[in-house]
Amino acid sequence: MDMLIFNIGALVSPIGKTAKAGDAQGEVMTISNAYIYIQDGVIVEIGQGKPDYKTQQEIDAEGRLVTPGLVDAHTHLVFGGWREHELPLKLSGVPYLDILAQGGGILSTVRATRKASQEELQMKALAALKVMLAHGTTTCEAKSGYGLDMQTELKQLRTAKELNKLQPISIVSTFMGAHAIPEEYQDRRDAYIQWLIQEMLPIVADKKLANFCDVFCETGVFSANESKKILCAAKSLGLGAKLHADEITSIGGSELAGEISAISAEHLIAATDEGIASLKKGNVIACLLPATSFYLGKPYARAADMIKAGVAVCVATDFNPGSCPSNNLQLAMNLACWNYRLLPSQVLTAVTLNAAAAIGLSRETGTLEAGKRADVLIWNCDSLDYVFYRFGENLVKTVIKDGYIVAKN
Ligand code: IZC
Ligand code: ZN
Repeated sequence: MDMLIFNIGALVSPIGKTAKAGDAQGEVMTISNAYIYIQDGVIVEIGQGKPDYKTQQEIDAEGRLVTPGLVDAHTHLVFGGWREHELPLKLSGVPYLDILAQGGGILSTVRATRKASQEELQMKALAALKVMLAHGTTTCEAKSGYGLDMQTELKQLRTAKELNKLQPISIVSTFMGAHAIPEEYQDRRDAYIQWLIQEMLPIVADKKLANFCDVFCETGVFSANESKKILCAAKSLGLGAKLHADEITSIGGSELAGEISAISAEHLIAATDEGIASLKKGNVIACLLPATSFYLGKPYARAADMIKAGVAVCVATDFNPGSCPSNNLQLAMNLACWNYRLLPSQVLTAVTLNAAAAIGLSRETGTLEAGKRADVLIWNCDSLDYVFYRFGENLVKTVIKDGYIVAKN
């Protein structure tokens, strides 16, 4: 099966197989009047004009913008229920961590996820994936962490694995049993951490149900020391380390991420200069989640300072039922541009190549280059600036995944 996309007004893509930091974050390739030739789901050639190959499928891009498919490197995709009942609490100013401390928040989603069948979870996540795909997401990460017991964590991870086969978006799983201390362990946190390390993690690794392990390192959740114990155990089992760090308070999360060379540290709203220096030292990707800042009414992470310090910045949605009930990566891109004051080219790298690197896939996807998967977006406009100039509307026209058209708007 081969395909030719021609008459591309502007083909814009970062280039390479590893995350881009510093000035390189904003350096993207732009080709006018371009074509992409695809064979068996892989990009074979990119050039200018129109080659006279006989191809099975030809797509006239009619002068439009074409970019790589978007990669959403941070989602809590599989969960039961929603949390709209928290809306009045949030509006009256009750902080996110107080709702959690009172047994709501994450723990409320844990109760709903434990009750849901695998089929129910699958149907619900499938609906979300359909929306994500239509908005241009062709690869995403999915965290567990709404089970906090063996049965439900496995149910979430198996659901993600099944969803990977059922629909076009490639899904990479992250085990997040350290998302909160479950109610039944409230007075025995050490016992829960022991159980995670000795019982749960080896099974996740053995059954190959996740590529990464993530910990919510936050005041009242897991301390930096506890996070280190869990992530070191995960690393020794072959899982990559990720960390929810400095989302609300700075308790050493980004410092730890650097120390253990985590693949990424997420949120980083409250990151200090020392934390940023540590990320740089450990070659950690900063995975920033601007839609969460918006939804929690929190400051925006110091993206420009991170780029200046030479840290590779990724932008993702954080799709979850509590702090970001949106899976629209275009919205996160827009918020990143206007609130981090990043240029469109820097944000494009953040949601493609750097995002792919944050989930270990930058050799396969995240750029438009020969040898990479044909994950391609045709936009309903002719320049990258336009994508960031407009907001609140889906600007993707056609989504191509592994060389097939999978969504049309
Ligand atoms: O369900 O509240 N921050 N985890 C850490 C979340 C937000 C998801 C949630
Ligand atoms: Zn998260």
